[in-house]
Amino acid sequence: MKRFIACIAIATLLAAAGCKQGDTPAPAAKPGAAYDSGGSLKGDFGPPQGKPIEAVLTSPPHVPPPTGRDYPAKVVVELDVVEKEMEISEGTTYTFWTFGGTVPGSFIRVRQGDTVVFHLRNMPDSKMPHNIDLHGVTGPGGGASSSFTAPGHVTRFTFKALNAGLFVYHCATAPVGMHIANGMYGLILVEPPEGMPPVDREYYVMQGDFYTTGKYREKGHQGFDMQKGIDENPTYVVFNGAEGSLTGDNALTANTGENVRLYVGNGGPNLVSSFHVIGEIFDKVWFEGGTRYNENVQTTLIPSGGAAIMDFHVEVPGSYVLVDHSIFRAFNKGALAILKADGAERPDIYSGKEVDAMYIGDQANANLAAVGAAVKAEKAGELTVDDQIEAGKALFAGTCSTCHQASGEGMPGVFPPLANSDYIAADPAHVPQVILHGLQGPIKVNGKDYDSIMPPMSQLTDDEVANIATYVLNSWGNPGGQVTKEQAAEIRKVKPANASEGH
Ligand code: HEC
Ligand SMILES: [Cu+2]
Repeated sequence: MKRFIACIAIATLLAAAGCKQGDTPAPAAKPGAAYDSGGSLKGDFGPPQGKPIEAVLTSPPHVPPPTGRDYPAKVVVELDVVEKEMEISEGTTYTFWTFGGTVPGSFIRVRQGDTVVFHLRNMPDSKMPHNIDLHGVTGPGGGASSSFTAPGHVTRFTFKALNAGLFVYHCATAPVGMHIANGMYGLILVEPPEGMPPVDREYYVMQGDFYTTGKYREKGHQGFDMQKGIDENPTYVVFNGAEGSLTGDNALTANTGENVRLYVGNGGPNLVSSFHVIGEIFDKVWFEGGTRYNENVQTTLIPSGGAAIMDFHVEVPGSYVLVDHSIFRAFNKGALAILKADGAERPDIYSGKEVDAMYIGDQANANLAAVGAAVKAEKAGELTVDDQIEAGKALFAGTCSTCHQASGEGMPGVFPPLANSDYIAADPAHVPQVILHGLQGPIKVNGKDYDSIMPPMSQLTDDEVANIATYVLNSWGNPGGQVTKEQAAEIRKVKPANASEGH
């Protein structure tokens, strides 16, 4: 009976004749092959024409120009694997393994039907062998087995890009998770034959999760933590390989009245991204990087090893914040980028004020440079109180100013002042103590009563606590002084009676 139903189903689908109960389909019939599956079946436009073309590769956030071709060509891609130390956060370095010297790797753009001749070169000073698996390749391994490349070697393989779409590529050398976690991924766009609809600006953004031995923003060089990787417990979740890679002076830019397109990938290795732009609505999303688009989308899911294309028209000037809306990742692990739109105000559409430091905090500012300078000074054994104050000021923005205000004045009846605080004057050690353990219950500051809760900020590293405390002690008429990172480490260990539990 089951077989009979299956037979009917297939018969309906294929409009094939002669399917009776008990029939064994003749081996020659191959009914499935008559079905037009589209995709790869329609993606072969014959042999490559014209002279071979050298692919234009771009570093993020740039995207190569459209191919502008209406015929299939032979496209030569030359990609270098480079292992190099770069900053993952201000003052924190990490040894990345890269395709093309950047994380994510170079953006590759071809046309459906193109024959791609892929050269993978592993630089002689690499310590590891690497390879590449492109999700846009039809064939087992996606190129991985043909591209295993030892340091100082080059491999070559060829594929025909049969399916249009936006595809992730990544290293697939064991341990695969580690190679991807070290930054070995990027995007290849296989344009449909007619090309993508033209827009004013195209950008390349790719999310990745990173696993360092130290805490988030722990300074100095950080190693890879395999156990954190296995536990899927990243220290950093960032766009384009580093915290701040797309903020401050590095922000993406646009003008009002323009159409902006984002090619967004997710290298993982573990997390799925809930990609969102605060203050915009995606007019179109080619979800999962495929052929169909959805319209009027707020947040789009990008799987690990997946991608999406999104278009939006910019009406209102100001800063738009790109985030993974799994929001702790944005504010506590680095998954935050800015698109800055210039143009005339549009009060008819939006009367609100510019998104400010209160919301996006220190991450929107380029001023974290002061934090890096303090780290260098400390390494050299030359850290001064002034270095600490500068670094502390940058960190105070966003972390503390949300409640106590940038002026340190606080808010009457709600947040006590840090400016001229007699609570601080009574015992300057209160400052690092309150930062690390929080504070709850009734207190009196400058003659006014407060009975509220400050959550502990124990996620801050010892030197962040030291720098913020030193800044507070030396600002707004407070008594001055210095807190060292060793002192912060000691204070972290001892919980006072009025500590808050973090609510
Ligand atoms: C979410 C809001 C919030 C944030 C963020 C915050 N605080 Fe507080 N802070 C409070 C509240 C509320 C109190 C009072 C608690 C009470 O009533 O017991 C307080 C009290 C204090 C005090 C003691 C009272 C005083 O005014 O001298 C200090 C010092 C302090 N905070 C420093 C900081 C520093 C430094 C940071 C940044 C690392 C920070 N706070 C971040 C809400 C906050
Ligand atoms: Cu690799």
